[in-house]
Amino acid sequence: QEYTAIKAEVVEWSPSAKAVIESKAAGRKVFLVAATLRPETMYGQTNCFVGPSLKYGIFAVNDKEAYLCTYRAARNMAFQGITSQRGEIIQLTEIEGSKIIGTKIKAPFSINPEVYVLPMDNVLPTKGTGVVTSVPSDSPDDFQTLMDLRKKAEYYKIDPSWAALDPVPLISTPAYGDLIAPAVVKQLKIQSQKDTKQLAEAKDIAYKEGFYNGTMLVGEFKGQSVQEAKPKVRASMIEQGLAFAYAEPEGLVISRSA
Ligand code: ZZB
Repeated sequence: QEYTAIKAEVVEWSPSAKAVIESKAAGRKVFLVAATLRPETMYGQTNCFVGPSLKYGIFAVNDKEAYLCTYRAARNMAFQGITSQRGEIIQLTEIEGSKIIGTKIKAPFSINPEVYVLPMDNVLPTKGTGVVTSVPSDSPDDFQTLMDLRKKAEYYKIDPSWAALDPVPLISTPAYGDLIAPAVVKQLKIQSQKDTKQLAEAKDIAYKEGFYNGTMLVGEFKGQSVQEAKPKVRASMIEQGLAFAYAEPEGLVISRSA
């Protein structure tokens, strides 16, 4: 699985993250790294998700930069030549997801240039980097989680202002209009992020609809089809140093038993 890894620079740590990280980064810029299959949707990032009970690390990339992601992702990156010493993992510190919530980050290419880190129950530790950038206009999981957080801000221990940015119309399709994810969530009568089965179906519909029938409403490739724009947005982000290619070595176990 070839992902685009998005580099979201930390603007201001949450107080609990600050306490853990202060001094550990040794002057390096720290980036939350989110793996996405939809680089063309980065214009519509409204927040970022971490799993509150997951463990993250901050890993040195070189003398100037460090990445926040799961240990598993850092190891993959080390073997993909992303860090300065191939195969070497330099962990500066460890931090629990719950402590990162409320951190303010830069969201590259987004119409909303700064967004907050919020909790999501369904973040898988075994996929991508464990950091998920949120595009509620086009991702049903992101939209439903954002709605849950707004409804129960106190329960999720967030400041309501962190979840205040609305979905941004990015992609238009004939069947679902300008906001695919809210439309599909409504169609399938999804009520909460706990409706994981319906959300998986919604994701499938939204992927296909966006990819095959979508037209870009914003950005450098406005007016082009999603199929055309996707590789161009990705190349542009990588060229500007805001993203890099990240591959998931899936199927290692499968190929062993095959
Ligand atoms: C932004 C985005 C915008 C995404 C969209 C999707 C959509 P897949 O197909 O199952 O591999 N993701 C990445 N890592 C994780 C994780 N550890 N746990 C849970 N979700 C994760 O899913 C890949 C997508 O799942 C990624 O692409 C990321 O969200 C999320 F408009 O990034 B995406 C219809 C989907 N639309």
